[in-house]
Amino acid sequence: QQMELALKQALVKQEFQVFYQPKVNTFGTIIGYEALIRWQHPEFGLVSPDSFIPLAESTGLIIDIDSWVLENACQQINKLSSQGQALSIAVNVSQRQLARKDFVELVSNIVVASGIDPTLLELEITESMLNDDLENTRKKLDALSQLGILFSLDDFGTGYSSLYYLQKLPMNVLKIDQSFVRAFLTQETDYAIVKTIIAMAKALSLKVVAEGVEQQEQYEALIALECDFFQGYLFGKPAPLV
Ligand code: G
Ligand code: G
Ligand code: MN
Ligand code: NA
Repeated sequence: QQMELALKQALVKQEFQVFYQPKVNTFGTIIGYEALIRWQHPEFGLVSPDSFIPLAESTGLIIDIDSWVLENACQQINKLSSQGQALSIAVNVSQRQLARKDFVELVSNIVVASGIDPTLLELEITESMLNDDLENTRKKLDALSQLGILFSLDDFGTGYSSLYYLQKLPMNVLKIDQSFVRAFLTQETDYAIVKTIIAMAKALSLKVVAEGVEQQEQYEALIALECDFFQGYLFGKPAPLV
């Protein structure tokens, strides 16, 4: 209750911040960022999104929060572009936002108003959001794809990894969940899973991002498996973009 009230006021009180975590290519060059929200509350301290996103979803506050993050990300895309850096930014979409009838309008209004090149924006969807009404979701994603916006399937492998989603939805990128990357050099099963996801992504002409890369040996082994892009503490923690 107290948390809910605080969350309601957080936007007005400007307690949210967007951190950006770099994504790199096989040369270690930064090719883009993922936007990750942070809530700095005067009493509770730094509240993890894992604890307030579910509350924001259940109360509906997530709609305003996600719009705010998207606006922030578009501003950053513009800022980077003005510095001569055409880097893409990935933004996490919430289930509740995706389920809205006006999802396409919500996103396209912000994107058009910002004046960004839409191909520099990537929206991250997780498998767990895709359980019902796939046909409706497909229409929404198709409409935004038409504008040039890219889509990635986040946390891949942790939900019902249905290949049906990949067949039906306009996906561009697969993000291998960090739970597979964490021990893939020592666990044979994890290695097989990572290798297979990368091979499948290639076969489907999808780009593939490995998440949670923390060690140089992991990076090198992933490059050998022909993974395209890499994200993790080895390259940078989520931090404010200056
Ligand atoms: O940074 P990490 O602790 O940063 O994020 C934890 C979880 O919160 C992840 O699953 C991430 O996808 C989610 N998350 C982070 N930022 C946002 C956001 O802006 N919107 C939504 N919907 N989820 C987010
Ligand atoms: O669910 P999603 O993939 O959107 O969330 C990304 C989460 O992973 C964020 O909480 C982010 O802070 C965290 N993260 C990013 N890189 C690493 C890493 O190298 N190791 C660990 N343990 N967590 C990471
Ligand atoms: Mn993500
Ligand atoms: Na993930």
